[in-house]
Amino acid sequence: MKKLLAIHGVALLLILGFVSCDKTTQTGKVEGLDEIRNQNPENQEFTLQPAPQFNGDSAYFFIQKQVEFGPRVPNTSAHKACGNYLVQVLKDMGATVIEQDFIATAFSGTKLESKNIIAQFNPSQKERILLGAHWDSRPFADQDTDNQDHPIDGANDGASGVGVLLEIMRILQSDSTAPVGVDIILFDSEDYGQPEGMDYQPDTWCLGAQHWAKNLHQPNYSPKYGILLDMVGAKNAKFYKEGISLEYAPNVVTKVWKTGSKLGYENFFVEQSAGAITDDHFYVNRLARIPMIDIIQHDPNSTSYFGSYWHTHNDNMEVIDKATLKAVGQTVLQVIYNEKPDKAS
Ligand code: AHN
Ligand code: ZN
Repeated sequence: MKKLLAIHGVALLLILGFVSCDKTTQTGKVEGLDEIRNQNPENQEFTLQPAPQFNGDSAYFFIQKQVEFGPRVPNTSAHKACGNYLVQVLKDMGATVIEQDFIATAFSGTKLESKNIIAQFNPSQKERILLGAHWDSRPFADQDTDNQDHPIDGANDGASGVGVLLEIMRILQSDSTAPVGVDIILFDSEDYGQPEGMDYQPDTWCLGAQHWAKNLHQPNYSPKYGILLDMVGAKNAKFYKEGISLEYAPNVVTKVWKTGSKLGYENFFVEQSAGAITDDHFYVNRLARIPMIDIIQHDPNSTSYFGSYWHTHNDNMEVIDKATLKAVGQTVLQVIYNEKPDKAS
């Protein structure tokens, strides 16, 4: 693959050189050049298509509403009530909503009453983009020094991604110009993973994504690609190019990071790679074979790898910053509006 790109690069240079030397073709369109450019996203020049404004206040409000239910830990009444709220909000917006109820088995053997929530915008459109986040919150604060056995608010870890997606769905449903269909999936039981220090068991995180990837809500569901949002609301967050995303969907990573910096959010979308993070997108890539990236906060200076609030009681509304929500939401919205519409419709 590397070699192929290198050859394309040389071909492109040759053609560009040829164009600039040959006066007769200077203003003319060179046939095939766009095609070559488009094959390599590194060379791709693009213009930002008109897109609606993402409202950071609105996303913040949706986060606050979730947090007000209390910790969204499976098998609790707060979890159940918040799940019903999310379904209702999406229906009220006019989306088609599918509830996927299932029982997951936690690392401890506990059976978790779980619900993946799928909301479809413009379901008849063939060309589709998948957006995801997890809506449950962690049952313990195992990275905290105090009250480790109490559940956390999960304002950033969970609620922030859902808040951004609800705002995106609100905009899509109120604007008829979106070029593609969009599916939003709110995964459950992501954050019930086995705490460190126990005998390691694989696959104890992301139980909702694992269930969905093995039981798609539609047979042969195959969106063009997916974008997962996890911990996308903290003040001064930095998003690095995450390893699994780079392995399975490098072109999508390039597109999203370029769009972010073109919009002026280059302080958030860092042009550097980070290690692989096991998150819902891993199972979507590996089991459902849908290329999906993860926009997830990473802090190379933190011992936890994520923000210092991560899996502690500090993960509350105080860490949420509307400027971060706006940067992520506007970037994802722009990526959607830059998509090409379905040829058939
Ligand atoms: C692990 O800690 C193994 N993965 C990070 C996935 C995660 C947890 N995202 C939010 N909370
Ligand atoms: Zn977590």
